[in-house]
Amino acid sequence: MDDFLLKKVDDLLATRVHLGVTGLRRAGKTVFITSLVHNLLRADAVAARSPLRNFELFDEGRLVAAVLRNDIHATVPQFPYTQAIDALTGQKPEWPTPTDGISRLRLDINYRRGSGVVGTVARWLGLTDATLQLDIVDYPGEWLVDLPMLEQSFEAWSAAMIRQAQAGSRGDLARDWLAFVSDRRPDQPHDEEWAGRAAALYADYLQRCADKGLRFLQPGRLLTPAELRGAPVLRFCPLPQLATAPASGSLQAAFAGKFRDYQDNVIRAFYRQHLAGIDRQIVLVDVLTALNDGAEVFDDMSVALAAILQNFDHGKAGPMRWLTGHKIDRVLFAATKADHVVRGDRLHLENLTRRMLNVLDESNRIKAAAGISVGVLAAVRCTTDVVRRDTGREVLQGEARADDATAAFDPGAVPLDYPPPWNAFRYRFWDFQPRPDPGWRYGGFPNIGLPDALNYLLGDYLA
Ligand SMILES: Nc1nc2c(ncn2[C@@H]2O[C@H](COP(=O)(O)OP(=O)(O)OP(=O)(O)O)[C@@H](O)[C@H]2O)c(=O)[nH]1
Ligand SMILES: [Mg+2]
Repeated sequence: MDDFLLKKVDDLLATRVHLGVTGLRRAGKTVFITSLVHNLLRADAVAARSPLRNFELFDEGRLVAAVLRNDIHATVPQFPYTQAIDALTGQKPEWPTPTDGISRLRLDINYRRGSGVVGTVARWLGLTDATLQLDIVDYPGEWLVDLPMLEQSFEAWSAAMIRQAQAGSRGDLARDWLAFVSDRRPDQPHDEEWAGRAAALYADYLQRCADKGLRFLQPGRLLTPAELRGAPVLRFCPLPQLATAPASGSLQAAFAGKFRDYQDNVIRAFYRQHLAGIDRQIVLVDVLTALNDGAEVFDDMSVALAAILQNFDHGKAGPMRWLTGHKIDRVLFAATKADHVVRGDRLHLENLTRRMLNVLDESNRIKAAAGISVGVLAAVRCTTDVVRRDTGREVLQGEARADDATAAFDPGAVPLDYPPPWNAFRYRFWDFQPRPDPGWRYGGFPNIGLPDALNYLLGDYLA
């Protein structure tokens, strides 16, 4: 075959995989994407130690080269890969900034075909190399929490949000907003200025919840509005004491109208445009930070996750099918920041995550839906395991946040039960900072579990 024809056939044979990277705010999505891309771009078969060791394609010497494409999505911002790398590998390494809008990337993974039937036939035709086109979207975790709103009416949503705002420490944070909206009856005539004030007070309340580590915060666009900052569609909030049938022109009718607008033009549009058609899914869960923050935050994260997972409605028609897509057959649940605990505790972390998932997936929809795997992950590993001479205990070596010295840390233990026993101990896991290591820029990021994740999520495509 001539070269032109070969190229054509090769293009036709290229496989495109849309990898969904899902997670609540600060779960570790951006760091995971950065590490995945960087480690594939920097893959070096002759390096003595590679962060990709155990990634089968790499170990078998079939990874030719990965190429980051910037010519694919003309109207969507490119994933800020360079900024993230500059932050993580600069003089004073830092974590990338929280994501405040959508971005996409395409990574072409060029590889040599394996020895399976398709591979053998293709090689016989002279097509030894192939390309996997990996598509990934990054978005603010706040937006994910909006998903369950698609199945609610404004009235039902309001009632649930008011109940939530009165419980636990939220009661204090919600005081000003609740006082303001309780002051005017929802059957009074709509007033856009009042609506703007109510929404601003509600956004303040959500922000204060976020600062405490709470994550079940709707609507997410009030926290991270991106291009919708100041847009009229965001001038709504839950209202108390609603009637079953609002009079037209009333506050309630207007707020319900904005709520529907938000469902259609914000939530649904976002998912349709960026998350539909996902082939494989990784769900990142920050179990450790939630444990650190105590029972209220932990429960809140669990409730938020459960609400999102309820929509893993595989195979059936419904607004939520995007989460698994029509053809998704593998989902990996990964507890992130596994470098915050010692080696012996990583298995506990995995077991706790598995148990949590079992409890949250009440209807067994997820388990029935797809191949499910549970693991632990540190996309950028900032600690090393060392054994203390005096006690023989395993501790972590690294640079904890708000702590100048690099020291040995002995973090609390990961509980074995879900829900965790809160009275027995106080869980204490440090936040570790990226290390200033020149090797990171040129050789890739040390990690825990990234090769396993790649094997599970992409291995069969690359066979
Ligand atoms: N030690 C360690 N910390 C991590 C790792 N991944 C994420 N983190 C920490 O978690 C924080 C949040 O990570 P991001 O990747 O920004 O989280 P995200 O899911 O993109 O968050 P949003 O953009 O807010 O939705 C980081 O700033 C780090 O402090 C990891 O592999 N190891
Ligand atoms: Mg992010």
